[in-house]
Amino acid sequence: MSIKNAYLQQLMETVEKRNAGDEQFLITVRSVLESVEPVVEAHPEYIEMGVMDLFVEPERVIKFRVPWVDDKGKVHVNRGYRVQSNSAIGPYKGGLRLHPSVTEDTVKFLAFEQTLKNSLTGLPIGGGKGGSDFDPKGKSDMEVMRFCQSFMNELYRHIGPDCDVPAGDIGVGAREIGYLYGQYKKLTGQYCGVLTGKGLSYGGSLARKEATGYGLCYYTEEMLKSFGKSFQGQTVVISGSGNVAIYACEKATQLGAKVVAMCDSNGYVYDPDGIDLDAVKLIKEVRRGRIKEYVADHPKAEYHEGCKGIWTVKCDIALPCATQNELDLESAKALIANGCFCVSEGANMPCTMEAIDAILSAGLYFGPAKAANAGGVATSALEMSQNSERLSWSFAEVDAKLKDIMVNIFHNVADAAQEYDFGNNFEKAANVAGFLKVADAMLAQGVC
Ligand code: NDP
Ligand code: 2IT
Repeated sequence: MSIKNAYLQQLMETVEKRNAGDEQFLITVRSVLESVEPVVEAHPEYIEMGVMDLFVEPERVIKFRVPWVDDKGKVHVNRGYRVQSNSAIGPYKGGLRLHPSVTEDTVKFLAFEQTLKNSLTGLPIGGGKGGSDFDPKGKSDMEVMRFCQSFMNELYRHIGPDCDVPAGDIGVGAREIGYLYGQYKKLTGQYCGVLTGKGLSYGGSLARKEATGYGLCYYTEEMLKSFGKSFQGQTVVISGSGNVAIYACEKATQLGAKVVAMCDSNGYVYDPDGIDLDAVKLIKEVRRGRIKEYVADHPKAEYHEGCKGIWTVKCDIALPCATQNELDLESAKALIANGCFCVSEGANMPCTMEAIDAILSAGLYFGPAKAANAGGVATSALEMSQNSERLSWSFAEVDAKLKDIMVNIFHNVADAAQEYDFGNNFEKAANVAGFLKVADAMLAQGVC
């Protein structure tokens, strides 16, 4: 597949020159430009008014140093980022990732994806993403706190409840959001909805913690329903054992599936009786331990070193919920050979482009990340609404809204697939459905 439109081809060359070496960003931009080609050809004004040129250039890339002192008094310096990709339809919105692999490329590609994802939610939120190459693993609470405070010492001047609202992502959960929020409040004197994923005692929303995983299952269930299937009685494999994976496991199980494998970056556990999620929560959420600890009190379960092996476990439905590029062509082939009929992405870009091609060619049902995992950010937007009106909604109310949003996203994507003749390529359809609203808003707001 390649870009055929001459203008978009030229634009891609410019993006390649400007972002040389930013591999993930380039893959993402190329894939989106390929998808939106028919839309752009039907709307020459997008090219004439520079919408395409503006769209591929983040509005702002902020990069800063983050010095902090460990428990032994040693000074460390990490690098922090916030990429504010697009504010056409609302304030920048997107998570913060703390992981040693984070580079400017990581944050730029995630912010670009986030713009389209946030548009798909139907809510007024633009796209942003941030993070640092700081590794919270093995750090004490005090070290994490000092890092978060230092990170916020710089970030606070670039964010605000009507400007840019960060949240969690890999390595950033309730603990980190709490420290970040405390420091923002100290620096600005403002008690406001500047971050989402906050604790329930200080402005957080019920169901935000569960939202990405639950939303993934609501989306997937609606997709399966449209093909006369459901989670009921299916065997499921879920990669990761963090926030998204845990709550995907919870909802898939509630919907009648049996989840038989989960992993972390070291290896995976296979439990033929079905994963005991309380045990996983205890290990990961309470003890901050490793998934291999699971087998100690689950004698029938097996632990295997290496997380990639998880895709060789036989299943009907695969939910990759760990990180980008975790499911490559070889893994896709293994899933297909084992009879898997559905792959739905909880993580951001977990399947490589080659894996997606193989999955689609084999006729599997595919839930693309920016649609299937949009429940987290959608519920973040619901948290922002609650903060603005200084009210808290019940779990049931938030959960019902989340479900509605996910069902709507599925149908909007399915409609776009039909309108643009994309067949089962819901990856392309999601790109188009997300893009249209952003492009129209950019057009209306002029060259800015
Ligand atoms: P967590 O930090 O809670 O969990 C991440 C999980 O993925 C852990 O099990 C972790 O294992 C594993 N993992 C991380 N990096 C790697 C790697 N390089 N190789 C293998 N395994 C890895 O993060 P979340 O659950 O919040 O995020 C998971 C994915 O979902 C990410 O892609 C994120 O961008 C996406 N996402 C998150 C949303 C949210 O609301 N939190 C919303 C939408 C998408 P280990 O502990 O060993 O590092
Ligand atoms: O990738 C994502 O959508 C997230 N990490 C959640 C972002 C948010 O603002 O809730």
